[in-house]
Amino acid sequence: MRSAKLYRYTLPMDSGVILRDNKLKEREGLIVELCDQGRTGRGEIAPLVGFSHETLADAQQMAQTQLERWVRGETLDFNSLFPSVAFGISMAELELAGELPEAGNYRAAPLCTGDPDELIPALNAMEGEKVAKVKVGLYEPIRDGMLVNLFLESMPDLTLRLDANRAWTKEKADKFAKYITPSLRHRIAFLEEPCKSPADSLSFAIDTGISIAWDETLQEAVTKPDFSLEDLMGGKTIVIKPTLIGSVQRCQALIQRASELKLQAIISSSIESSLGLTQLARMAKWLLPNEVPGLDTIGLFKAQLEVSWPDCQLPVMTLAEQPVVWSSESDQ
Ligand code: OSB
Ligand code: MG
Repeated sequence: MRSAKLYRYTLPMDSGVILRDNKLKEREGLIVELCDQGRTGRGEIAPLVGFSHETLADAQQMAQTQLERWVRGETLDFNSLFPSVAFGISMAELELAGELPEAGNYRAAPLCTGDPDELIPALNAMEGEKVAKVKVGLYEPIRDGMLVNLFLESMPDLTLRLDANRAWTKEKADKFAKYITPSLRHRIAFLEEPCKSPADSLSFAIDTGISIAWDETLQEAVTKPDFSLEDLMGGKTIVIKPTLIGSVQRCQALIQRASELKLQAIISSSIESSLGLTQLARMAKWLLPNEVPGLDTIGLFKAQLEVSWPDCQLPVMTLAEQPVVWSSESDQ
């Protein structure tokens, strides 16, 4: 007998979390729970406000329709679903089938949004390859350039990932690059989406020798029917945020194709709860064992959900405390 359930969670966020000009006071999402023959699999469906095109209400409605079909034993077509719904249900199916390996890669690249003094101790505590992620584009490009240069100069074994989230014009991006000593540029593993337009980002990479990564551009491209990863080959890296991209199988296919094209692929968070984030860490270890994933987002929360992220001291709210907003079972 198959049964399915949707929980709706609400988790408090740290007071300072701002996403694309919106203050994120709470994170809301759905947890799908699938049961079949005494086994359980879970997944998270959590559209991210300001990033996902679907709302939580849209996602819930679609999930219910799809789960009704799942309970009847039908096969779902994930390619026609919202990315968040495809990801959550496919992940639950995978876990149910016992196909998501238990071990995770919890060595996330520490995220620095504001105060550089906070990053240094986190980096010194890091074992192995030191890699951190710094958000740029929030202040003057000159300030960003000087800060990045200082980081690279002061820690010779440090590699940086930078993310501008399309904040710059080509001129501003060039101004940023001007402050990075050319001999240090190769220790910028990549800069995500420096410019408003992908074409300008490509010119920036050619002009400065700083590698770029696609995040928003990948999200936009992947839903188009004529999508081909070859079109993104001017970048060094693709950043895969499954909640914004789609099913585990779609992410897997992207990783496979990226490897053929010699593009680096990174799995990254869309600020999922500790439940979804832990599954992303397992997926990262399974599919990209040699890459440090971009999963350092648990610190944006004030509470975890059901599963604890390693070494995280935040209180854990249980799934049982969250309302069940829908459930269905069948006798097939
Ligand atoms: O700016 O890439 C972003 C998370 C949610 C929405 C947007 C972004 C992010 C992250 C995730 O930065 C963390 C990471 O990629 O390391
Ligand atoms: Mg990004």
